[in-house]
Amino acid sequence: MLPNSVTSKGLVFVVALVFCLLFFYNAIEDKRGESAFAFNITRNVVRLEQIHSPLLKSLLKTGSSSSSSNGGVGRVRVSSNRSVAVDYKNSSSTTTTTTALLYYSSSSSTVSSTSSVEAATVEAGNATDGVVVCSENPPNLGTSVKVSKYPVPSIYQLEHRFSWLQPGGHWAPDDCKVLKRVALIVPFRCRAEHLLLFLQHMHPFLRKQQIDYTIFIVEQDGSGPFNRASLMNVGFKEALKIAPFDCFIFHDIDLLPEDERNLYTCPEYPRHMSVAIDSFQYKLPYTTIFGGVSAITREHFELLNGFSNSFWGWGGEDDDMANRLKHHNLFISRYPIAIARYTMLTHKKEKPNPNRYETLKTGKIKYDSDGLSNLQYEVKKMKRNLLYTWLLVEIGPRS
Ligand SMILES: [Mn+2]
Repeated sequence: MLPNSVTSKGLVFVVALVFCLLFFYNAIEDKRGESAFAFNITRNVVRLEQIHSPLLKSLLKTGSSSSSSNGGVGRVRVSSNRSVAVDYKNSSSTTTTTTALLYYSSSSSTVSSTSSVEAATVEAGNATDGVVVCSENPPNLGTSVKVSKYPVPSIYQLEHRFSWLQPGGHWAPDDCKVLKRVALIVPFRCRAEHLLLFLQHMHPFLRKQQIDYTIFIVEQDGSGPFNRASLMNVGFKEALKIAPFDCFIFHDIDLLPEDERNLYTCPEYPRHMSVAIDSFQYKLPYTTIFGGVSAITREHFELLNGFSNSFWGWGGEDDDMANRLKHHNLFISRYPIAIARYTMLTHKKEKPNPNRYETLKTGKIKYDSDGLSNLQYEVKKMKRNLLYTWLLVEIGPRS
């Protein structure tokens, strides 16, 4: 019996040693600071990717404390690619809110790192009477979706292909209920080919993610300077006349997502989605960038007073929004570079607005007076096509 016991003791020692080595290896690796990480909080799962160990520690701490207080946390799973998922389950039917402290960083591996601590709210228990609630982490999401730029389909072909859509460019899963409604707001003018490629790409993409969504194409009438920001404000206001949307995704028409894990939902804090664009070598140009594609909840967009209406012509309005976010102490959240990837459709460069830096400077004193609150426009036409809701809009007098 003795040799056996010695063998098992030896085995335990070896296993313990391996764990220790792994632990130290990870600790050292974390010190080196692989920077980018992101998290995705859903109703019952906290998912983190490429994390630092302090984050895991705080998460584990939260997990153990709340499992003793209300039985909220089921298990923490750590997978080989260093992503962590925490399953929240609650036996009671009432929704329990658990607060977890998460480290948050908007940095990427190409940009210097800044970290801060964010209090994230995680709701547990999502059973509503007799209705199955859709998972916000839908199964079988592709990591590399083909982006087709050619041939350009016709509207007729797309309507035939996407006959599962409901009028207005709307779809929602029919086998489960999505709790948050998403409106995609797309500023538009003179980009017919891009529109077709965008619709061809986005409808199957969003359906795969099980999003309850509606696509709004907000077209500026006339030939005056383009006002992207005002069109997005109009989209916000007009969409809310149609349905009580919870989440708004402001989307350039020439950006097509390449990874289905890039969920079109609104997290706790506004999310900048187009982190890595092919034409920018898949690198984040600067940390406060908020242009391209971004997701904001209805509540936050109202708090921010929307976008500024003062930017006519290309550029500046997205940086003004970044200033607004900072002014209201809202972080910019981001998925990692490996997920938030986009292909940009080619077009000739817009003429930049020469006054944009000046407008950006003066913008700081008028967050409350310039935005949703002073938006002037007229809806010239509105049509609920199968593929999208179309709004033709004249933006009010230039201020
Ligand atoms: Mn563009």
